Amino acid sequence: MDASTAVAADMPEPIDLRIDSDSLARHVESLGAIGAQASGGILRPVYSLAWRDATAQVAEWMSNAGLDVYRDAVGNVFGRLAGSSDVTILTGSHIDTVPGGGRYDGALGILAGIEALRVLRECGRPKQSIEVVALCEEEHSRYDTGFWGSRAILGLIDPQEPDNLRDQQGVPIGEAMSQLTLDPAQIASAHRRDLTAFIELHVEQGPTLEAEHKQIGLVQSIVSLSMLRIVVLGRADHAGTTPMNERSDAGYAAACIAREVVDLTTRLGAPAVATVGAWRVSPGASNIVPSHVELLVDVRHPDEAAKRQLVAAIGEAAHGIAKRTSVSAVVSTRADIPPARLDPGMVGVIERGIQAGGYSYREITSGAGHDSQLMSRHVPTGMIFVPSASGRSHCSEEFTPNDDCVRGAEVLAHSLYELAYE
Ligand code: HGY
Ligand code: MN
Ligand code: MN
Repeated sequence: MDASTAVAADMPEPIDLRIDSDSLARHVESLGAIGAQASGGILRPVYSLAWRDATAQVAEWMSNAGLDVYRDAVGNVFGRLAGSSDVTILTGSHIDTVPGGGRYDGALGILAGIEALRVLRECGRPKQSIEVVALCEEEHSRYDTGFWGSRAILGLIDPQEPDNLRDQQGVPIGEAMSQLTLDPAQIASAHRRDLTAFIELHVEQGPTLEAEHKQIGLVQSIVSLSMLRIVVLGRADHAGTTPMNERSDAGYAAACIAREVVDLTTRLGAPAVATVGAWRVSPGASNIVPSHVELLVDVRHPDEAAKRQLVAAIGEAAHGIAKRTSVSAVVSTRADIPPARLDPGMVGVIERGIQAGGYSYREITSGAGHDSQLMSRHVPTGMIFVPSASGRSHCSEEFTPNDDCVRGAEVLAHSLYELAYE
């Protein structure tokens, strides 16, 4: 018997985990319609009515796929394929979106997980249970929550957060939960102690896989990320009568700060990135010199020390500009998320899942933040990327061809099979 037959003899029969391509395509479209905005893109912030309808819809699809469906205290929705032991492998992603978000960010990880569990169910009862989860919140779109859904699962929500975390209208997150019949007093019950692994399928949200014609991204690490709030305080004055040299124009100072955020980052060079994503100006009329501007700043770098250095430089620049323009500036941190190195064992499982399909792939660092970043500090975690058309995301143009989505779901199914059945 020659070597290749010998090898073939002890290689396990490749299992056929064919994903239902039509079902996946239909669900991406239907879920993308929930919260769709006339102006383009999706608006599905946590505990909004669109969020409520989207979680109900994925619960129905999980049930139709033959999974046991349940919801935890913060509104994470789970579809369970019960195994013979009492530990669980979790896959999934977030169901909330950024304002004007795309149909794939978060959603694809949930929908591919449903399809993967649908085919795995045909393989009989797994040794370890497998669950797909629609995580209730990841995007910080409504509250400065920092992975609310996965923090509930990991038992990392502080008791005072339901009252203290407030949205732009001042609604506490605990109240927003109660409005949807979720009980903030039960949050601690969402803490899971039975998880042995987490795998998240996600669109790359960047240009690399498409540019290099690679079908799958094997994620090794996720960037370090800081979200800052810079409040610039000037003085409201009449825009027509106040001499230019007597103004404390918070709008002008904020514009100088925003420019310096980008110039500092550009001077530091790739892979550093930063932007001022949101400006809130008040009083907000053209004939009043602005007295108050709030800037929301996003700063990222794969290296923690380099990110910290850039954040410090931005703070210094803000204070220098404030002094020069006779305003004051208060810099605070909304979220400070360290970089994550994903579990080498999980990377190996996913790599074998990719090879089972014979797909082209490359190792990649995620420039986007993910629940996996937090999960990886508590359970062995891996991520699978599929390409984003033109690298676009966090916009209505976000798109991934269904064939790519199916390949990603198949790699997920193979990875889960190795973890749960072998
Ligand atoms: O901002 C991010 O990278 C993620 O989409 N929350
Ligand atoms: Mn996102
Ligand atoms: Mn995402």
